[in-house]
Amino acid sequence: MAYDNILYEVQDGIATIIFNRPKALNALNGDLLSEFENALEMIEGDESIRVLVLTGAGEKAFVAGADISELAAFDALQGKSFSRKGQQVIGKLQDLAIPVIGAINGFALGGGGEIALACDFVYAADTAKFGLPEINLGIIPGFGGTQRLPSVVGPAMAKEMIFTGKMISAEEAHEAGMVNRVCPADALMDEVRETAKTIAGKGKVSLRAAKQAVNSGLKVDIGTGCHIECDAFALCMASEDAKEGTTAFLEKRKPEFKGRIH
Ligand code: CO8
Repeated sequence: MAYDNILYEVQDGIATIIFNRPKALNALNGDLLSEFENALEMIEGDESIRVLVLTGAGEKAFVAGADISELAAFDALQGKSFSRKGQQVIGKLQDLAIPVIGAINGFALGGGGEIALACDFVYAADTAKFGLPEINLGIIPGFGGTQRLPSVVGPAMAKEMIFTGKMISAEEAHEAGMVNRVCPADALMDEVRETAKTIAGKGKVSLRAAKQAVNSGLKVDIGTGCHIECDAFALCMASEDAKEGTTAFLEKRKPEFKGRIH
């Protein structure tokens, strides 16, 4: 598939998707969503990719939400279908086996905020702004924001953000738990790449197991979660990577992970 609305590149096991409609502040139209979904499917099928980074083209926006010029013409059924499509694509992002880092370089509003919430974690430029401003358009978040935001910042903060539609700064988003690290805007990509590189050097089997254990554990009680962790731990112990990691420690050398189960 040729991409017109995103840029996609892979270097040293790190894939980067750049939302690329800077004139519309990278707003999500139907074509962009389809291209994003296609790129996620390619990444899922490519064993060489260890980490995914998401960011926006230009200096102003990560993604300023769904494309309002497209949305404005929807009837109820079209709205429902677009909402479902966005939820499915963002669900695919959240369920991706490899770690996903959001590099939030500017406005992350509406659907853009909802993508940020589905990343495993986010670094933000000090100039970034976060919000779910759909209420200002007479609608509500429709790409999972009413569900994911409360679980990240708590229901009261989420309701205030959704009811007022107000944006918060990167620093406020950091305090609220939406952002792991706030960086000077011109250092954002370097800091994200540094962390992506560190993660890409770990064993693929244990990275997958860790992500799956955390994500699955969040949906169940602690006892069930610990069973999930045991099974994921056992899978790691069956991997060549566990043999390599423990042997390398005892031999006082750096491990070379291959990402293979026996
Ligand atoms: N959609 C389409 N175009 C947009 C969007 C958008 N979301 N955001 C900005 N643009 C366009 C502007 O229209 C403008 O275009 P032009 O130059 O042709 O006039 C260009 O980008 C630059 O924007 P501004 O001139 O407005 O830039 P400012 O710096 O003055 O303001 C803001 C920046 C504050 C980000 C402002 O553009 C804004 O408020 N944008 C809209 C933000 C918003 O409301 N986002 C939520 C959208 S709704 C949504 O995401 C719902 C998701 C779930 C959908 C469910 C399915 C139905």
